[in-house]
Amino acid sequence: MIQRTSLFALCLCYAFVYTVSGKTNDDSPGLLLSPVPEYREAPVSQEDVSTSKQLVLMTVNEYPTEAVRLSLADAEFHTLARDLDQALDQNVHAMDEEILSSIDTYEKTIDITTQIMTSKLQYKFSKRLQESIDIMTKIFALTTSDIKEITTQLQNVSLFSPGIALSSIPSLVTTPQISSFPEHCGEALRMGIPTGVVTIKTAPERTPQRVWCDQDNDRGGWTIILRRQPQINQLDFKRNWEAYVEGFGDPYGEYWIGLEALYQLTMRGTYQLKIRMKAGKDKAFSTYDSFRVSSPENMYQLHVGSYNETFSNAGDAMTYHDGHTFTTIDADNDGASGGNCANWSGGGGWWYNYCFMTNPTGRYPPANDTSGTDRYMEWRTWQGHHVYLSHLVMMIRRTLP
Ligand SMILES: [Ca+2]
Repeated sequence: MIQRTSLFALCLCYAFVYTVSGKTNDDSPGLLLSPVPEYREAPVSQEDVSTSKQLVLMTVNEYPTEAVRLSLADAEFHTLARDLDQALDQNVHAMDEEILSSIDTYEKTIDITTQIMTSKLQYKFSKRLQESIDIMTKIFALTTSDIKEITTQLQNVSLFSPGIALSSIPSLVTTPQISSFPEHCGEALRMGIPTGVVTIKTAPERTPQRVWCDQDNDRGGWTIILRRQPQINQLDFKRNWEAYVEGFGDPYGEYWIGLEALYQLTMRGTYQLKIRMKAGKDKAFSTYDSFRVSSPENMYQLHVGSYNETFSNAGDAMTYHDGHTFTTIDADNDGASGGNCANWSGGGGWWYNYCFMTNPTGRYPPANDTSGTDRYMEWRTWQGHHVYLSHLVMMIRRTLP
């Protein structure tokens, strides 16, 4: 705006000078309506506009013709100024449009670039995250599946080799073909492994399995084959043939070692059987000096005998079951022709006759049912019929060879 004003002032002054000086001596007709007046030098100062205006007024008063010429020039300058103004406005507007368009383009470009970078970073991040999750999952799986096994092996290793260097333990732990798995708890006892959960290998081709070893009772060496006891979550013993063959439960609580393990163990040596039981505060036990389980082809037939009266005070409830094959809810091999003793006796698998004198896999505890039934965990030669036991442990020990 300042530039425009200065330009206008300059033009005005120039016009005045032009009008007053150059053109006044020109004889051309043009707009001159009267004789050209005598030339007089105008006291123009380009810096002092007010002086110029006064001079113009003065001149106009003295020279009416010049006033017309000045008016025309003034109008011409106004037009010129307006045109310039319009042109400038148009240019400025065009430049504004161009700048705004450029800014818009840059913004879009930045947006697109940011989106691309974000998606690339997200992809990389999610990939890394997935990798981390995979690793954590593997570690967690290792931890949950192997921690007990590792703990047991460390316990075993540290016990039979008390002076073993700590650095050599991992190599032993990570070697699954460890040759030192005891076959049974008697062997574990000779290795120096105390009472607790021990991993044994009942046969060279068998998968190692965990059992509870009782190394304190009667000189120790007892492998627990069945445990019943009160616990937060009672183990369900109503299971099929396959489950009874493989075994189930946790050796820290209620569990069944499995018929195949019993067959493998007892075919390799002579075993004795001991049953310890409780009915409330009362305790009792029975001992048999001969215990063996036949092959799966013979439905794991029971061979129990030599009831040891000297080492028993609960009576002989097992001889009634001697010679009987194993029965489960889905495999009726019992001595009852009219039905399945497993179904009648609470659902557990057992060497049922018709049906039992003891029912170690029977229901426990009896849920709101005190009526006389044949479904509960009983040892009838001690507590009589329909009196359920609170605890029962069956364990075997190798005597020969
Ligand atoms: Ca039957």
